[in-house]
Amino acid sequence: MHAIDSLDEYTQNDHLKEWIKEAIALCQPKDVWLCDGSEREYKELCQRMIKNGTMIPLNPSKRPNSYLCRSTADDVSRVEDRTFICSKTKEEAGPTNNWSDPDEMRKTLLKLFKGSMQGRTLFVIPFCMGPLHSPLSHIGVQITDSPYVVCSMKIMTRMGKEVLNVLGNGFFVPCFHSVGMPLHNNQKDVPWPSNPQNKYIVHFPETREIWSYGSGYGGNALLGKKCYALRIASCMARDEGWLAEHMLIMGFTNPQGQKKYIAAAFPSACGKTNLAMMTPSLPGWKVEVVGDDIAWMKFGEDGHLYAINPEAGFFGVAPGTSANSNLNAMQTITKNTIFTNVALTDDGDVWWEGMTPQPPEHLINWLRHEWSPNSQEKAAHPNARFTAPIKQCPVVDPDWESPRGVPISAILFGGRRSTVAPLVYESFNWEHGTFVGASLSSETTAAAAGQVGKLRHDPFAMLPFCGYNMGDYFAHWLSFGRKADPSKLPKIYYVNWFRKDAQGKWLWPGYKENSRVLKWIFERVDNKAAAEKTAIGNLPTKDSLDLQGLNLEENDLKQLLEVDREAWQQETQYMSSYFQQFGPHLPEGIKTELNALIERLRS
Ligand code: GTP
Ligand code: SPV
Ligand code: MN
Repeated sequence: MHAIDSLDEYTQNDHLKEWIKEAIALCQPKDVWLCDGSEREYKELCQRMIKNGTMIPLNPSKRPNSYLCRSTADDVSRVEDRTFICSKTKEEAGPTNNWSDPDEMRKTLLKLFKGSMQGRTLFVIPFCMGPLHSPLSHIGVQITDSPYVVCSMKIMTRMGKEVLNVLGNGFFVPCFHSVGMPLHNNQKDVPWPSNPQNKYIVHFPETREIWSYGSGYGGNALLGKKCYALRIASCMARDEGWLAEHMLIMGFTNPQGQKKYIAAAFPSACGKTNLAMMTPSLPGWKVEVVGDDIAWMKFGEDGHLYAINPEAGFFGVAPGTSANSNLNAMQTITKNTIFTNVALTDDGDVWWEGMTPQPPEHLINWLRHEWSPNSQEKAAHPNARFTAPIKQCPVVDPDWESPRGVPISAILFGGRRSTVAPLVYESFNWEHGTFVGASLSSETTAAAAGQVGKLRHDPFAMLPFCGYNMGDYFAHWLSFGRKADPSKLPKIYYVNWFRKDAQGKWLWPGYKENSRVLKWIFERVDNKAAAEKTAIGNLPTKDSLDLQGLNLEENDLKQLLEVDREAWQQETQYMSSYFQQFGPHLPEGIKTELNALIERLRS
């Protein structure tokens, strides 16, 4: 711990020193904690949170050094309608973002942050997104009044003293966060402070600043993740010629030991964590994880596309995670893990829906209520999450921290589509692949506040995360590909594990069986597997997809691989009206691809 007098010792960064002083003057905290990122600091903060009722230590013989946190019922997920991109003009934010005038927004925020940390500690968290010495990495500093955020950032990023050494007097993104609940006159704290009436998740893309107020949960509060590594980084990437994407990164190795890296963009709670560390059902094949949520990608000197994971931890969806669905995740979270909004068992461990076939007889649920299997309430919130270090994953890739990144051979787009979209298809080239990404739709999940299961357009799985005009983002993807040697570009695929039959049953078993689709993709990249050209792209021929031992019904397979011309014609109409909103920002390349698809569906 440091007092504020030691600020000159703490950092040589003039801008950082200025900013910390300004923040203290504005927020009027009770004290200041300059984080060093040590284990001791982590433990001390956990002790504080235990005292405050924020954290419950789990049974150390079951889950060593692990904790349960429970939020309030009104602070459980990202709040997209309270997320703002405050570029100079509304046009720069584009039609898919909430925009607000930057000067107006600054005034609003200054008012909110004034005195917002009274009675609390102001923490300074220096963090690095990406391996400490990678040329692809970038630094941020978060100021927060939430010790939960400090401990989470310690797991999710490279955090602490070392980052300040690397930073020197260089550039960092200031990430300003307050839960928005000052404590006046020795007012007693609550276990999960927040300000549900006044949530603001704000980005100033031109000045590369983040201000977040009122929420302590996930992407609203761990500002390195969505706010920095996606919204602000997407703007940096556009300006500097790289890509910041909502993608997992994984290595996939065939029985002969040949390995390819794959990146995949699926919307929130659509299967990235599961795919990224999957245990393939196909004998001899192996998956190794580099990242489960975000990829930063740039061309290397050899002309290939390289990716790093800017994160150091998983912030994964707990419900549905089991030894059966994701054994590697279960093994990752056996220790040193923070659980949020899961249920507590009588023996001091955690439980959530889908973790075991039989629920325990008795639990305390995420709402702190007594729970039994016939309770009306959920045991865990559907967006309950675990926060755990990537290095604990049994299948972490040996190159997961490689400073140059890993070379990407294939990019996948996918989402939840109960109809229309087939199990897998291959795009014809980069331009077409960009169009496939741009026209992605998916049914909404509990990862964001609002209705679940509603089909919406989610281009590149970036709808909530693109920091500028989405039309310009499409153009960036197109020009990015044009600059490259086409023979070195990753091939682009579409996948859909979520197709249902008329009775609402999954047509595809998913999870470990998805390795069959990955195998086809692997072999397509090597020009080995067969494909049939259709109007929408190249689909597997029946024999090219390895379905041995799966017992998939003939009719189910037919539906999974069908291209229903009428449904697709309708789909192109949805795409067309969706794209219209981008007006002059919609690149010619996307229009050309849409028209070509319409033509192919006609003939
Ligand atoms: P974020 O962390 O929110 O960005 O999401 P994510 O894409 O990492 O989501 P995750 O992998 O945690 O997916 C969560 C949900 O998808 C759970 O409900 C899983 O059970 C479900 N899921 C994952 N893979 C499959 C699959 O292959 N088939 C089916 N039917 N469900 C799946
Ligand atoms: C997502 O919603 O896509 C997440 C979780 O990965 S959060 O960090 O809360 O955004
Ligand atoms: Mn995500």
